[in-house]
This record gives sequence, structure tokens and C-alpha cells, in this order.
Amino acid sequence: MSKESKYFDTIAIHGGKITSDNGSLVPPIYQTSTFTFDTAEQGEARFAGSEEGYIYSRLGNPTVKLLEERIALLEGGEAGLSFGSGMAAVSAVLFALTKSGDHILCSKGLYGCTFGLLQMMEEKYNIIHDFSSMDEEEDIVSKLTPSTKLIYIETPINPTMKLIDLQLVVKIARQYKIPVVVDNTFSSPYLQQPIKEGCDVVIHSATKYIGGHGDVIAGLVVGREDFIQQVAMTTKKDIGGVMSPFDAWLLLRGLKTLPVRMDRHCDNAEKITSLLIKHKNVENVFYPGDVESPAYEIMKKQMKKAGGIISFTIKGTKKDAQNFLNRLKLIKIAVSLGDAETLIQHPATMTHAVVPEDERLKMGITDNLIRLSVGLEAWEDIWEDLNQALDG
Ligand code: LCS
Repeated sequence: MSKESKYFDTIAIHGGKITSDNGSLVPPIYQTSTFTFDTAEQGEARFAGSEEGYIYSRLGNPTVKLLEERIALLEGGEAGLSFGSGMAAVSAVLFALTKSGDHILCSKGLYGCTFGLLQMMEEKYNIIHDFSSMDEEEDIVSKLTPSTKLIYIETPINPTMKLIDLQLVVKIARQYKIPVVVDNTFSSPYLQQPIKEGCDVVIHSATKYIGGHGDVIAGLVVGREDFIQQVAMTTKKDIGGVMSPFDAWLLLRGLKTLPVRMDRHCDNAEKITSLLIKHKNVENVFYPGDVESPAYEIMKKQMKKAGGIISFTIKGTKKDAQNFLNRLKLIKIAVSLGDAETLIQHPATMTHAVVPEDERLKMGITDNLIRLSVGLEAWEDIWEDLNQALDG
């Protein structure tokens, strides 16, 4: 883009510099593993870092770089970095910030595989972790240790839709000089920009809203230039969870419609929430856009809208929850979220099955909890399907 816009919608379409000689409107897919050097000396200079330019696609690729520039602009951060999955992004950041003996303070509630990764880090590498609900200053402070190297949070939390007050966490983290890492997957940069709230690093499973069409697995990280460079040249380069140029191209395409898609996801989710709340077979609905929700005030403070995910408990057992899912016709039973299709899943036996039952219950993931990723269909059809399955 010749002149950077201040508007999110414009940056989502034009942000970053397209590398193309031919005036192609859409960025080319540089489907190449390596880049040739004119001379041996040029190769030496590229490796030494004294000359800019591409070397090998695990280290950088023009299509991927455009996506990295665009996500950095959209999150309001200095630089972006891409990964082959959300988990590759999470692990690269966590391993870059810690070493054996260090401590991580996490939100009480995390995506199941992030929980699994933290357990593995503890068992294999002695990088220990603890959880805080992050809703009270005393609790956060009491769980910090001299070895705490980062605070790691999801907000909204997968799948309970609890929110964490970013300003509260940042205030404490600054006092103790600890970086705050936020998994912003559920909000997308359109609804929430943690770096603007003072957080240090943002992570996305770009598989979700950023891709938006259920056809790519990918991860993104945004942070300060020096940190991104550190991750790029250590845990990304040497562990190697990189994004393919084609996947970067799909994500660039997805980003163009992120604002319009998110508005529709949010509108549909608000409508479905208002109907779920009134259904006789629904016990509780967890949606931060519901004015009765304890998360509502935080949502108003740090999010543009409440997002497209609703979780709710039905009256009944695990079997009743499974029977409810089995009665659905339009809505697909699937993990993942943020797609055009409405997706539904049972966290206790699917996304969070790896979390031991007592930990799972502490996070609020009961056997009758359902997670709904509200898609872009007409809300009337989504509701008709939910309603008939709930009535059944
Ligand atoms: N962070 C969050 C908050 C997630 O929800 C996920 C995946 C990841 C990170 C990992 O991203 P991935 O490697 O899959 O791109 N969440 C999933 C979910 O809730 N259902 O299926 C995957």
C-alpha cells in the first residue's frame, strides 16, 4: 500500500507491500523452497545478514512476508511472524521466552492442546506453570514467582467464553516487568487488539477467523521487532513449524473479508444467544455480549463486539448432550471454529478431552457444555436447527 490507511477495513485488503513485477492485483504465490544467488559472495552476504533478500522459504518467503506485514498492521504491532499451525506459533513463543526452571502464569482456561503443551514442558523440560482466574490483582500477584517469565492468557477463553481484563493484567505485568502473551484467536484482530491495550505478544490460530473458510491450518504471532526477530531466528528457524506460501495466500484472501464476516458472525451470535437463553432445555448460556453476562463489562471495555462463539449447557447429562448434537441437521459436528459453516462440538470429549477431569471441571467444562461456532448462514436456519434438536 503506498499510503497506510488508518482504517482496519482498508488495511485488511491493502496492508503491506506486494512483491510483484507484473502489476498483478492479487499477490503471487511464490511456491518455491529456495532462492538463487547471483554469486557465491551474494550468498555469503545474505547469510551474514549484510544484504537483504531471500535465502530459503523456511527463513522467509515473499507471499508469507506480505501476510506477516499485514497482520502486524492489523494488530497494531511492529512485526508479524507466520507458522504452520496455531500450535506451532504457541510453542515457538513459549519456548523462545523460557528455559528449564522458569515459570509461566496462565489463565485458568486454555485450548486443550495448549494445556497439553504446558504439561509436556513441565514434565520434559522443567518449565513449570500455574493458573490464575486473572480476575483479582491479589490472586495474580500471589502466583508470580521470581522465575515467572511470562503471563499467558486467552480471552475469550476456549470454550467457556470467560473474559480476562487485559488492562488489569498489563498493569501488574508492567510492575513486575513480565511480558504478557495473548492468544487472540477467538476475537480476531477486528474485535480486539491486545497490543494496543499494552500486551506484548499476540498469537493467533489463523486456522479460525483469519482464514475463515475451513481450508487452512496456520498460526500467526505479532510483537516487537526484536522479539519477532529472536523467534524467527531461533524457535521458528530451528524447530521449523513454517507456513507454506499457498496457505499464506489463502489467509491474505481470508483477511480481506474479515471485517464483514466478523460483523455477521457477531450479529448471528447475538440473535442466537437471545433465543437460546429462553429455551426450556437450556441451562446456562455463556456469551460476553449478553448484558447479564459477568463478562459484559470487560467486553465493552476491550472488544468491539462479543464474537461468534457461544457456549451453553443443556439440562441433562453427557449422553443428552451427545444426543442433542446427533439430532442436528444443518449444523455440522466438528471441532475448529470461525468458518462460514456453523460448527458445534462437545468440549469435554473433543477439544478438551486431554485435560484431566478435575482440571476440566475447574475450568468450567462440564459434561453438558456445548460450544457453538455461529456461522454465516441465515440466523433463522441456524435457530430452526438448534430449536428442533433441543426440543427433541
Ligand atoms: N489457540 C486457540 C485458542 C485455539 O482454539 C486453537 C485451536 C489453537 C490455539 C491451535 O491452533 P491450530 O494449531 O489448531 O491452528 N482450536 C481448536 C478448537 O477449538 N477446535 O479445533 C481446534
